[in-house]
Amino acid sequence: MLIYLDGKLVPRSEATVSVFDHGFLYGDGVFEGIRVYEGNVFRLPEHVDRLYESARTIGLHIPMERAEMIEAVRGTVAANEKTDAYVRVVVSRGPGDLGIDPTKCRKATVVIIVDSISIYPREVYDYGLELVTSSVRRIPAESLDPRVKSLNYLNNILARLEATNAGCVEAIMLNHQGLVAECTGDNIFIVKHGRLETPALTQGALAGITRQVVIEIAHAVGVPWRETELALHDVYNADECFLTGTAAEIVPVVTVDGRTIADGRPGPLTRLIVAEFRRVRVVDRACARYAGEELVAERT
Ligand code: PXG
Repeated sequence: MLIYLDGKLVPRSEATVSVFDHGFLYGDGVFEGIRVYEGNVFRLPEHVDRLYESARTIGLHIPMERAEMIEAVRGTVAANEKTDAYVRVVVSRGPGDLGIDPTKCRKATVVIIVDSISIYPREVYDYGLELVTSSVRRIPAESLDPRVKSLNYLNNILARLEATNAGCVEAIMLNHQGLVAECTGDNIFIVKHGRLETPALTQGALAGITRQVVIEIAHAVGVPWRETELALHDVYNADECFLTGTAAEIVPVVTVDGRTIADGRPGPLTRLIVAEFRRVRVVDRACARYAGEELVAERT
């Protein structure tokens, strides 16, 4: 395995970062998780844009241009000879001293890891996931904008621990008003009367790339959708429910806090979205190839 570390490809055993790195000391940094499908890095420009936006918001300078980052990701994928993979891009504040002052960190650390990921057991894709609601609220935007994909996941990890204690692998997180924001590592959608609904980003959700793909699919297949406020009541009484995420892709949800969603089986619209998602992956790839790897993907 070859890891990209500050401009060089190094073997895994040599891919080490300083204990003074503020990513390690304070969770000070940003990251992305990206999929490679059949050799194509899926929605790479979108992921790189989100990485740079997150970095700007936390005042972190990434010491390379976006185009260089795109090339670095592609180069690391190619060097590892992987056609289907999960890519983790991490940019931390870099080595500094023991105080939190980020201005003492002279240069950000940039790491790209190409590996595989499988976060949920196979059965959940066929039979659906059981969710609980966590008592841990999503950090409000006044404190840390949830659109920032930061290295500090403690808020989500605390919620995930509750899920684990309840025998679940994922949990719903509410915002400060008690409305549904998202899950610990996935966005959430419901279907009600044939319409897709998902919490607006202002409700405290990460602007998920997979969420955006699902919205594009809804457009394309003519399914009405809206971003809105969702209470737990809406989720409990949904006709269908599913989660979206880069690692998870699209996962049907069949129970929430012990309430069975509709008949307790993945619904028809969820299955349609899953099928279209698989197709879109190929369309993106075909268009990326057509555009000479410039990734000008046609969104059908
Ligand atoms: N919300 C949160 C809080 C996330 O961390 C998503 C939504 C989905 O966004 P994308 O862009 O991936 O569709 C994420 C991303 C994990 C894991 O191991 C999950 C994420 C990132 C890293 C690790 O579960 N989720």
